Amino acid sequence: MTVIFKKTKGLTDKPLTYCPGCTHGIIHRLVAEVLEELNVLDRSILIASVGCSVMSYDFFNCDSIQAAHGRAPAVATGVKRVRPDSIVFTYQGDGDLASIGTGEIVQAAHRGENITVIFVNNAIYGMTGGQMAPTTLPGQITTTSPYGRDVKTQGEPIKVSELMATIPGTYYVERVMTADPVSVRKAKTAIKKAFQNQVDGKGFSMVEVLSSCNIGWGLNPVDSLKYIKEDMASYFPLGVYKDKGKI
Ligand SMILES: Cc1ncc(C[n+]2csc(CCOP(=O)(O)OP(=O)(O)O)c2C)c(N)n1
Repeated sequence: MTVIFKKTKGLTDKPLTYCPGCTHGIIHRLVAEVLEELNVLDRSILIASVGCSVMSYDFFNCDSIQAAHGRAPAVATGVKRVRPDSIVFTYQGDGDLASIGTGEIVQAAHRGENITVIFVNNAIYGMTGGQMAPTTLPGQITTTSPYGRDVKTQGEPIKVSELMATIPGTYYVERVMTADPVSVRKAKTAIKKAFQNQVDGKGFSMVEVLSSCNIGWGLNPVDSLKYIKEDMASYFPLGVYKDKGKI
């Protein structure tokens, strides 16, 4: 029988532990396919973070280190500096990267570390029960904002890509989403570019992926994809926020 499609070698055979409908699995697969296509799987090191993706080290078929909550960019810095031939990437949620880890990500970018950051923005703390995150939308209901996020008391959501693009040390910053097949293809192109930049020694690259948390949002999987497309993407516009290769 002719094989026309097979699973990427970048993922192990371990079944994913994510909720049905969550797009962490899609993003894992995109990253894994890119590592395989760039032929860097055997020298890639994942710096896993804390959140729903805490066990991502079980799923990616490469070496990995588990960092404390928010500290993945600091760990990635150390690993990349002592093993400069390795392809080092962090995989972080919005609670991890934009709340407890804001200092680490900003400092790593300022230093222009030659690492790749996959930032999964699902606008909520998924793993711990759906609390409000720095990226929770205005009016969005979470377990800690039962009347909706009130920007008067809780502030505006942090636009991470816009913020990171202002840092002189960042080489490439793009925001993508996983809401339909076309956007998934575009997300893969961005992820590939972010890894290619590292292979070429260009410097700090980050891809923000607007992702779903259907359980935390209280929506079914189909409506949660609509929520990404209609609500999240209008607050967090997609696009390239910085590409020093194009200046
Ligand atoms: C120092 C520390 N503080 C708090 C926690 C609890 N904690 C675990 S995961 C998490 C939030 C994860 O949210 P996010 O990064 O958005 O990832 P998601 O689960 O949504 O994918 C928190 C606060 C922790 N593990 N360590």
